[in-house]
Amino acid sequence: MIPTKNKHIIEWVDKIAKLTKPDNIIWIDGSEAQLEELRKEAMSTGELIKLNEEKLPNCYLHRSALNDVARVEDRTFICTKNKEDAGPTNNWMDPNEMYEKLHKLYDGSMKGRTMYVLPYSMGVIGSPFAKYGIEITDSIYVVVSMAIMTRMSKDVYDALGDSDDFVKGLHSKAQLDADNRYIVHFPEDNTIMSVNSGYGGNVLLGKKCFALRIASYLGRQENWMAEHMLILGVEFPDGNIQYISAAFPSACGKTNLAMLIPPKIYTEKGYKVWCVGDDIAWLRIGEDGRLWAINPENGFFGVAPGTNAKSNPNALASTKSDSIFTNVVLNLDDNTVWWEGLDKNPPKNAINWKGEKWNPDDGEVGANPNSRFTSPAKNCPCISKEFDNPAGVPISAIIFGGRRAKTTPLVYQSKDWNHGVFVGSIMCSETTAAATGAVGVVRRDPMAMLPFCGYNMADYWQHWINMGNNIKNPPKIFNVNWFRTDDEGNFIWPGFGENMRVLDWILARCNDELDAVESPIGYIPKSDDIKLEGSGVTKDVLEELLYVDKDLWREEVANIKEFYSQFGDKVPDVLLEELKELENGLK
Ligand code: OXD
Ligand code: MN
Repeated sequence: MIPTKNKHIIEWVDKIAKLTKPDNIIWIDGSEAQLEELRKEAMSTGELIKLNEEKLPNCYLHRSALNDVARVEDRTFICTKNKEDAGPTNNWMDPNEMYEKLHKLYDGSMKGRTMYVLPYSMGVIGSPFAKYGIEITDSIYVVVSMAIMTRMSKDVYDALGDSDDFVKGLHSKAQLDADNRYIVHFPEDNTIMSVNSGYGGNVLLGKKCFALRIASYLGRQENWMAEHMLILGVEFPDGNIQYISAAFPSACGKTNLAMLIPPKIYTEKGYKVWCVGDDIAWLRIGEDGRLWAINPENGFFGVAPGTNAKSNPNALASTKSDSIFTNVVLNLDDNTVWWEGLDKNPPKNAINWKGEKWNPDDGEVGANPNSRFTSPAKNCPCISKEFDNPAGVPISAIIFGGRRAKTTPLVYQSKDWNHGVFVGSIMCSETTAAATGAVGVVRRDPMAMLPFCGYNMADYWQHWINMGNNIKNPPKIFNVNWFRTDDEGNFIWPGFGENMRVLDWILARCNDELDAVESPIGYIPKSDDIKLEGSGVTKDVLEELLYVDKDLWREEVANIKEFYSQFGDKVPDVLLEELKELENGLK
């Protein structure tokens, strides 16, 4: 039975069914009974493997195709009528041309399969912050994963009523043909089309495709912001909680920071950190003139390798039930999972992510480096009490950051909002040995949104500036770098829970409790103001961490000019003035 009378949904589903020609259509209602039936079916085909019910209740393993294990940025498109609206950092094709191309790929792509229609909400259903999506897919893995990552429920139909205000997402695995894999956004039509992939980041359309690319486009029109940011709350000993959002490029530790456990000198006094979100924040101006954030997601899609009881015990605890693991090692002895960096005891009787018998002594990794856990946010021991608050949380500080060996100090504060936008626009990370290609190459990733901005990046900067003009009490903006090294390339800041010491300084600055040293790049902490007790970091090392090398920054200015030049005269004047001021300050 069709659970909605919304004619926009019914007509669209009908049109897609005629195109993709599935054997049958199942309307997903989000109920546990229906999900359980689908899991059973997926187990019978090997799409899901049930794990040890005692040790990992209601957990499953899934393997994606060997050639399909990560987001595909070179096959991700923003199709707006005008090329300039997508900007120089997005792939673009004329929408009509792209629709034609995709229609050929979807034609009959669901023959012999079932088509699932799933209603979901980003944000609490019924709240003014929420946005709705309908995803059509031929993958049970997508259905059961979306049930974790979003609020997937037939209640979305009630919330939508007759409205056409929902994001249409069409996904088909088709033949999993890498040469015809496309992840395409039509922001002007509220539409996403994904074909020939089965990997989470390409097919769980609520996440990067909707909550960042489409949502950033909508945010510009509706005066809000969709950002690649974690959200956390720091609880002070008196019970007061202040909230921070932070943007780092992929694989720079957002999930770890979002769930950090403070060092003893803080926990002893009663400090706690609460996680609101680990990847995406939607930010709006509240009636009180502050910026308020919600996490539109309902779960974590975290990188498994490196997650362990020391690096992130809260993330690990989140995976202990009701989770789906993708492309990790299967331990045949007890039907549990393993990945590099979980512990020092790789299973001897095991299957690797490729589905082959695996021996840890053979030298090959067992889990794909981008293997994932998909876990409900509610499982996280430090999930914020405000997680389900439709109003979200008020943000005191915004943090940008990246991976820099030398140039960027441990932390600095921007001079004001516009300077903060400049700091975000020049964000970057240096490539590491973990990826192919040269090491230490600077990749600019403004606001960590390079792969996720649904429109021209220069217009996006202007939107940030415009937002700042309308926020009466804007958050203060900071930049951090946990990855500074000595001359031998060793990290000199311990990171992880110790990052609390930097958050402490940041909030003290927000609360006007500390002075700072002015430098050409912004305000730097006085070295006495970062608490070091119990960190193992000496005062000398801290001074090195805070040092601003003007020669390196002069090189940085040249590199920023080159980066900005691709946007032509669209770069906001405000940012060009900030760049000039930085250059003058370095003379
Ligand atoms: C992610 C990413 O999966 O940023 O969150 O790549
Ligand atoms: Mn991310």
